[in-house]
Amino acid sequence: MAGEPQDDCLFCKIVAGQIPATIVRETETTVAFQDINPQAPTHVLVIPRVHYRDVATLSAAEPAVAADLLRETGEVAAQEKLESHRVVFNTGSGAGQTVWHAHAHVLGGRGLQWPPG
Ligand code: IU
Repeated sequence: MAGEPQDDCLFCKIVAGQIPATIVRETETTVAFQDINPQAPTHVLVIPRVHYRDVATLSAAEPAVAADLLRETGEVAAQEKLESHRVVFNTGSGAGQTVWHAHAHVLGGRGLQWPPG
């Protein structure tokens, strides 16, 4: 069923506490944790507890959860005391998506170039 945990999904396993992650914030609908391969001094992933393959699918199916996810990106930035930050949703393999559970990257703590690569 849409949104149900997937056995082969690493981020579902993090939500379930089956594999470890350095969690920085949790809400009823989201979990935020340190990226294992940080691309900036602050690099936190915010994920919904429900499983959708990408943010487009999540926001179409469960807009309230997508709104929670967006709000949490701001809460992470505030908690990490970031003066500026960037929120990234890689969507599709051509855009660099490698994990097929919707997630926002919150990046900050250094200057960020525009346009991104
Ligand atoms: P992407 O947008 O799908 O490429 O982002 C996936 C991110 O998940 C990427 O930055 C990885 O470093 C990160 N990640 C992680 O934090 N823990 C893991 O066990 C795995 C990937 I696999």
